[in-house]
Amino acid sequence: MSVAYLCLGSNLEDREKNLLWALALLSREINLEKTSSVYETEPVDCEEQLFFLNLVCRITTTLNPRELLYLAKVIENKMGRIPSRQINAPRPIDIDILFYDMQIIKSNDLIIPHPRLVERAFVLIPLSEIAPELVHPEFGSSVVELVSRVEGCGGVQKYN
Ligand code: PH2
Ligand code: MG
Ligand code: MG
Repeated sequence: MSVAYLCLGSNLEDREKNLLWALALLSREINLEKTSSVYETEPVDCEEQLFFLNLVCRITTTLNPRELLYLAKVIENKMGRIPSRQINAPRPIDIDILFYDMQIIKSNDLIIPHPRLVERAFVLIPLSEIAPELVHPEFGSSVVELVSRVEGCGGVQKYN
């Protein structure tokens, strides 16, 4: 079994329902071990959009990283995410792989750890709730240390 961390985000339609739906679909295929609270977060790198709801979760799985990515894409499609040419277009659901064990993967379509997680308060703050001591395999810093260095924490508030 491998341990992976995922970040889920929604900023279209019923955001909370979308997160719960995605968790339900994921849990048919992987073991959902722990889920953070839901956070309402200011959009980052996207113009004039609604605030997101985000959460992170820890899973265990026998799927390899590429199979896990495929599962994420299948669920995004099933939930009505429409491929868009606009970067970071509004979406009912986005499922990103943050970490997969301590693996470092750099291929065209899959980069693990997620390359932007260290600058994203909307990822690090929920992650610090469920995995404060987790160490980033490339930076050698714990999640708590990464949170202390990140900007924009004010744009991340607990939703429930
Ligand atoms: N996802 C992005 C870009 N910007 N901002 C917030 N607050 N939450 C997200 O999930 C998010 C984002 C790209 O996937
Ligand atoms: Mg994303
Ligand atoms: Mg994505």
